[in-house]
Amino acid sequence: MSIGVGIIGAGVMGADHARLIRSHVSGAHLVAVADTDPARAREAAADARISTDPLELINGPEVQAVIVASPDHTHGDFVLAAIRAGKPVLCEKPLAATSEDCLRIIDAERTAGRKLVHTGYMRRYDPTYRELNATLKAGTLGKVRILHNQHRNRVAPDWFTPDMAVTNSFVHEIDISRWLLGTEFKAVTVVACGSDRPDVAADPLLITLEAENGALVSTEVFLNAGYGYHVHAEAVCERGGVRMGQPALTSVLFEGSDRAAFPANWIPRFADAYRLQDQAWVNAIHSGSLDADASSSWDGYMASYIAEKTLEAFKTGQRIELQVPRQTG
Ligand code: ISE
Repeated sequence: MSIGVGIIGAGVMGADHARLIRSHVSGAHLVAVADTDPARAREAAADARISTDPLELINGPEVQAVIVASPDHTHGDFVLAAIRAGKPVLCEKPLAATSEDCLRIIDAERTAGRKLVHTGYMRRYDPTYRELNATLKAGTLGKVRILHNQHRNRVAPDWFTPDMAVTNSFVHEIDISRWLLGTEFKAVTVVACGSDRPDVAADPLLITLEAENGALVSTEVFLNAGYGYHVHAEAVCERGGVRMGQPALTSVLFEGSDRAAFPANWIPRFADAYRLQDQAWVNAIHSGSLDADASSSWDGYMASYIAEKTLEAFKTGQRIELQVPRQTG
């Protein structure tokens, strides 16, 4: 049986999920796309039905599973509606606008009695992060002492608000660092460079997370790095280290130089991750569970909670201690 997928949002991410479900993921097919702009919905949907009403799409009888890829602040309500309709939902990050809203989602899932939510922290499926993770888990290098993350975008979109450096970009490092280190964090500090104006993003940010297991995580978030999209990680351990290789598969030797190209943005850089994530999500729906590597509603909550504390650290200039609640189910 093939699962009928409905997608909410036909912007960059919605269109990419639509392309993946239409042509690159087995066991599912695209049945509907909803967007406030019908022309954009039509382009992403190809032959599938279009709608301008996300709730109508969620409740459509042919929609068996939902992907939420609408603007960040709308995620929570659509995820709740999908849970109430009893439908598995893959939600682009962040899971909801606030950590409080994420807790409402966790409660709704509990009431439904099934794990229905996969939060789209797709780096967990990226082959490079997976190899790094496997090397760390093999144990030869010993415990991680410090994880250095670098998150550079070529340019911030003009609709980015100052907080989005954290709530839309840094949340990836929160999720992937928790996944790689298998620990929670106890404190966060931020040093910023750039603007003092609240309406203009300070850029870059240097964020330090202190882990409960003693490790440190340093992250540079630089939204206007200018030269390309560049995500990198290096773990320094007790007996050695492991770091990502070049962003490109090949480099060109020409006229005295060795040049490797950077991708323009996350879509080409994480093309494999998005495809493997969507396939894992569909496979898990067929098996009636959540994929073992998926970022769950709890993980989505943790990313949003730590993001809020990171913003507090940034705005107050203080080291903020985290009160991480224990997962209860
Ligand atoms: C964007 O929304 C993403 O999810 C990308 O993966 C991230 O690198 C970028 O900074 C975000 O704005």
